[in-house]
Amino acid sequence: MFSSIYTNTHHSFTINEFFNKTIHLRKLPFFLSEVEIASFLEQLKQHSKDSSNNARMDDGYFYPFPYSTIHDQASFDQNHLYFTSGADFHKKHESFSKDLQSKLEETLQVELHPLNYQGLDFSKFNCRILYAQKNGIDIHCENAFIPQLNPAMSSWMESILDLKNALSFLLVLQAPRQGGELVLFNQEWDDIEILIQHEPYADRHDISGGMFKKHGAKNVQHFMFPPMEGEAILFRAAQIWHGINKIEGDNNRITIGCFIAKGLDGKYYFWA
Ligand SMILES: O=C(O)CCC(=O)C(=O)O
Repeated sequence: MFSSIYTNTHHSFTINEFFNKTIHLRKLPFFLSEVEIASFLEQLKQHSKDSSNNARMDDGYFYPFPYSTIHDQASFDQNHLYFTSGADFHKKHESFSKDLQSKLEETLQVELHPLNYQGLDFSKFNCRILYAQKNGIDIHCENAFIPQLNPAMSSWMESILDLKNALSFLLVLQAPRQGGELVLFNQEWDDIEILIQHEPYADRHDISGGMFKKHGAKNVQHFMFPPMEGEAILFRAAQIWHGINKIEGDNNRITIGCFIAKGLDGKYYFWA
């Protein structure tokens, strides 16, 4: 797998190469201009970091809430903060979100369709604000969250799209001075299913891969992608185990991203 991670960034590709598993990751340098990014960051910084529209995690926060917060004990209806915070984000950042979607569609050469469940709009994007000097994001793959999701939501999603092979798109808006790398492991969900909620915090942040070794994996390797401002990355996040490394220095790491999956109807869907 790792040999094909080193793919030529300038070589053209199609989204179906990800779904066919012939490519695993693509870097898209200079995805948005410095001016576009600076203006969005300025708007973003006007929201208070402890607003009820932010989902706080151990080492940072997400705005708006990610879909994974509709977990098995949560209600899958309009009262969930996922839908209310998503509507707030959409209202405040409609034009940026539209530009980002267009750029993504132009890059992938496909139309991207948002998800709507019985009149409820799923978020198209969310921002991940990870604090300087903190531990980034736990090692996970998106499939490891499926058993924790509200079953009505995950079964509805699986009835319309191939959730288990979704991709992640992320755009770096602000890079830390050091650290904060995207770390990909040579381990896929189909090879090793770990229920991460039962794993200790330290193991979920151990980039030497102790969590995998403990579960019997051999030859665990990882590969690091340092965050570069303005650069976007697409990768097979549902399957490939990954995390965000500790953030050094005094700059928070800020990204915006979404997931993309192929619909059973042949269309492409995105949400966050
Ligand atoms: O850098 C980011 O925005 C988060 C990457 C990640 O963990 C994911 O896409 O699942």
